Amino acid sequence: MRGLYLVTDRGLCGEKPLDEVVIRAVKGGVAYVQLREKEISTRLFVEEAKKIKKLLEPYKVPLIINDRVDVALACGAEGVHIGQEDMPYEIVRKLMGRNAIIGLSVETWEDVEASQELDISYIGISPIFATPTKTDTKGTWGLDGLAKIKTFSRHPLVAIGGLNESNIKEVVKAGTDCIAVVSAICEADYPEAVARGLNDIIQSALKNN
Ligand code: TZP
Ligand code: MG
Repeated sequence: MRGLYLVTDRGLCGEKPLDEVVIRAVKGGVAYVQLREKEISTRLFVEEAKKIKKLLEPYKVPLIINDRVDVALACGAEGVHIGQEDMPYEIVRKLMGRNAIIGLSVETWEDVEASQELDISYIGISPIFATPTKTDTKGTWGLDGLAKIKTFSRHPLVAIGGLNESNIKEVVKAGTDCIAVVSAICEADYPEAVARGLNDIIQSALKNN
């Protein structure tokens, strides 16, 4: 895992269709897409996931489904992202198979320690900074927390929460492998240009790490 990671929020896309935001973001350099749906029906979630899976295929960008293993299996997604209250890792692995991408959010130091026992693909450092996009979090890691996790964890790190072009250089320097954003891309008038700008910063900061 390395680069720019888009987590979707259809509400924040406003007038722009979600699939269009996703494709523009991918054209701008997004390397992973996580479909995150908290409000829509299972039927619609599966339809949307199948559509986006097909759109991403020519770009070889993996699709990761938030929380829902059933939706991931239904659309043939490459992965699932789980939180601490979602289905346990071992069951997700069994259902998704050995090659699936499985990401796990860590919100406390205990979560980080426990994650080292699991063969997950990455840990989501949640959140780096406070963000209105998700408020039911346990606190913030900040750059220091991220740097501490970097020295300790055997897993690739995906930083998320309050990230945008003004701060991602520092976040990469603190040791993350991936930068995940929601509002920075979903709310943008020109998602492709914003993704390109973010990705340029990430790639040059990764090179200097
Ligand atoms: N998990 C931790 S913070 C967050 C999620 C899904 C939301 C991040 O949104 P934004 O708009 O990039 O701050
Ligand atoms: Mg979850």
